[in-house]
Amino acid sequence: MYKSILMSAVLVGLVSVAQAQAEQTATGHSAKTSSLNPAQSGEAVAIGDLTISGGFARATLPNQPVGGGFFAVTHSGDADDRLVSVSTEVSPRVEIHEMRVTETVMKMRKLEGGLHIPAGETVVLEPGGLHLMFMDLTQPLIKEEILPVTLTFENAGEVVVPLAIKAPNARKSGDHSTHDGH
Ligand SMILES: [Cu+2]
Repeated sequence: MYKSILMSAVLVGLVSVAQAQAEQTATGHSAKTSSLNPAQSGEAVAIGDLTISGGFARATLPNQPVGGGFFAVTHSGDADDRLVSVSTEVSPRVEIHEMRVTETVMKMRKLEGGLHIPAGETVVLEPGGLHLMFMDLTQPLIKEEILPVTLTFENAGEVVVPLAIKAPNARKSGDHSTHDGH
């Protein structure tokens, strides 16, 4: 009796390992990112009066639950706009965060109601400031790959921006440094 239970446990164990391997092979870690067009990295994308440039994300470790994304939005029109939502296949929920110093502690705060983009100005999302936060990542963000992110603006509409995945401590899209500049 004891032996047969043990044997089934071993078999179940083997099956789940085999299943996990099959799933890993089938989906691959990079199924939702791509390395096909590295030339696109950081390339500016325009929609209406908005230009989104310098887009990048920081690479994550396996099982790291969240990741950060950054870019600049330049608004050349004369009516304010608002980034109302962000989506990507590697995260079920993307939040727009800001960093605030409260009583000497840096804290992240979710921007409710989106990010205001004033007419004629450039809003910059960068490490230590405003940023996208990819919650509950379903796969690690791999350096050198491209993460497509869909931005939805109240007036300008929807645009897909390729974020170049850089080192975990990258400060900007052209940053290849591995020094910790945080
Ligand atoms: Cu955050």
